[in-house]
Amino acid sequence: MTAGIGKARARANIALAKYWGKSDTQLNLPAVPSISMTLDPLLTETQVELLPELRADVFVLNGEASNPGELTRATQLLDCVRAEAGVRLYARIESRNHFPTASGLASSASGFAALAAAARQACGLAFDARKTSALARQSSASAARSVFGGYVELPAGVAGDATLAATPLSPPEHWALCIVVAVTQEGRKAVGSTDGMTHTKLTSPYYDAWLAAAPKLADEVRAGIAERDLGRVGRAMEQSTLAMHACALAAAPGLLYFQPATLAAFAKVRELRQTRAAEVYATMDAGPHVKALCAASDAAEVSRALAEVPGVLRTILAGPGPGVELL
Ligand code: 2P0
Repeated sequence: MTAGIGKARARANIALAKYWGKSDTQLNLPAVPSISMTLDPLLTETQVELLPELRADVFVLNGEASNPGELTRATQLLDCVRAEAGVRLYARIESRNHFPTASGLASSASGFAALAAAARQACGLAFDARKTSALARQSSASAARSVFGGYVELPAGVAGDATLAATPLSPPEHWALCIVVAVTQEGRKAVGSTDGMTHTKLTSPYYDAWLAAAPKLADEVRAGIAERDLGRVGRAMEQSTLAMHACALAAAPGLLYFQPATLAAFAKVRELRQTRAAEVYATMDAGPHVKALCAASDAAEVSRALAEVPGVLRTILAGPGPGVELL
């Protein structure tokens, strides 16, 4: 470790029990608990270097200057770390996503988890997974989960609790599951998660029903992981994603993240299950891709079947991966 430099690697995650909605917008606290699997090989590597000659932070993302919104979010995170460490220098941030080309997968979870760890190291703070997770969570709640490997829970936040962090449930080697991502569209989604959640909370008549249902579904997913019971996890996972989307669909105007290929891939997952070709379940985030969950031993068969669905551009296979690593 060199003074003034921090370097870290973190991976994306997929929520098996979904987070949607905030209990405190200022502190970025989720209104419901969520449970995820941290994914190999979808990773981000980030370096933070404190430089006396800088008059502002600089953020280079995938070799290009980041847009102003991304820079603002990175600077807000750095400001928290600088305040804790008593550091006054600005930083040059270089971040690279090692995701399969144009996968269309969100990178904010791995990105902010890696940035939080690298920024703390650059400012001379000792590694502390809980503090790193709480810091990442302020930038993006799903990023709190990527600080830990394997199966991870982010509890719901009580308004005003600035210290909320994720907690690890089981390490990657606990259970050899696989996520098969059916990529259905290139490019960015129309409505980002943060705006989508706010809009849903303000206008969806189903929001309170979602808040009531989500903790019970998280309980089921947590128990299913502990027992390595794929059916228990999978049934609750499908209900969680469909309840989240139902809530967002009922907003005014409704948020529709699905494309025709999304529903076709979802139907294929249910067909594979009903015909007993594979025990597989599906989940969708704030975008059109379908993520199928199955045993690692079924992943090749599930990938082949999903790749044949019209509108599915390609598939990506990911298993449970480790948490944030300092480099
Ligand atoms: C999740 N998503 O649990 C849910 C399911 C998308 C759908 O967490 O506002 O980027 O930055 O806290 O974490 C994506 O939202 O939102 C997300 P902010 P984030 O994975």
